[in-house]
Amino acid sequence: MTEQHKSGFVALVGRPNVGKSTLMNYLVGQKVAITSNKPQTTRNRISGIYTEPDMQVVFVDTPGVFKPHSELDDYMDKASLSTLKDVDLVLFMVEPTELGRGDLYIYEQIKEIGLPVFLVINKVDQVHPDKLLPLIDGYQKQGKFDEILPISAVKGIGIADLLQTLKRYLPEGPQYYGSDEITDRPEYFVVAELIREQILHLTNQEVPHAAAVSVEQMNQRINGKLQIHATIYVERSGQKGIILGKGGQMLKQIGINSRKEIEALLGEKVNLRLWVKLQRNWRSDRAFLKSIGYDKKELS
Ligand SMILES: Nc1nc2c(ncn2[C@@H]2O[C@H](COP(=O)(O)OP(=O)(O)OP(=O)(O)O)[C@@H](O)[C@H]2O)c(=O)[nH]1
Ligand SMILES: [Mg+2]
Repeated sequence: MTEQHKSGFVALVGRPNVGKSTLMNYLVGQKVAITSNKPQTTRNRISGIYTEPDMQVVFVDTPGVFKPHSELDDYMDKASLSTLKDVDLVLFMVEPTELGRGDLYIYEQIKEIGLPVFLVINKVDQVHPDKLLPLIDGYQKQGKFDEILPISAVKGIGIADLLQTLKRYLPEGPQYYGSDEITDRPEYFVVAELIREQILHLTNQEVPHAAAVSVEQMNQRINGKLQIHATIYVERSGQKGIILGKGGQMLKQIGINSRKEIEALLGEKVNLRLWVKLQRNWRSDRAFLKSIGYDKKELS
């Protein structure tokens, strides 16, 4: 007899910067979600699909949950917590320190749903192995977890164990996506994110958080090169100056770096043209947020 096929939806939830997107990319084996060392990198829910012959797991990466200060923040928190209603299991991700207020707030929301919860302790490459057991003892006092799994999403530690454990918990079910599909998001979404990732890497302070990217055109080929037009929106003229840089150097660098990533994703040559536009206080402008894909009404 052949083994049953298992499948399910698994949410990656936790505070900003704990490594949710890094883990999802590691699992899928490709960059589907952008990552950075700055908190609040991910803004939308995005799935990464892991397929093996007898299991398919749809990992749902979510924005880190934090105290909202703008309409955009509010959208991000809703995008995370509403995901809990649509999944079979939750990976609650934390850093290897005792659970703080932010973690406990998220845990309270997860607990209410009544799904299996794995506490995933990420970045264990940063702690001495002797510190791990006392840490796990502490977590067991702070919450009720079906499994506690130490991992490192960067080094790949504990991932095989995580997948094996998931297989035990997931229900019998069909393969929802084709074996070669890696995300539920269209290519233009990932392209816009790859541009935003470079802004996160190359600029500082409030600039990365005040920037949004929209891909306007991505369907024409000239001399065999895919023509991509995208606009970077910022909130203030000072931020526009920073994104442009002296003599346009910064924008040029953002373009060079993101083009490489986009070409790797699409597997073809690309001509990328970028514009920078001022959209005052867009993070609190509902109509604008909706127009660039941060629409609360679309969240189930
Ligand atoms: N040392 C170490 N760093 C890690 C590990 N996993 C992720 N990081 C780093 O942690 C930072 C945040 O990673 P992300 O994957 O962007 O975190 P996130 O939880 O998706 O963050 P938000 O999208 O802001 O909620 C990046 O600089 C990663 O390289 C790990 O296992 N070990
Ligand atoms: Mg993320």
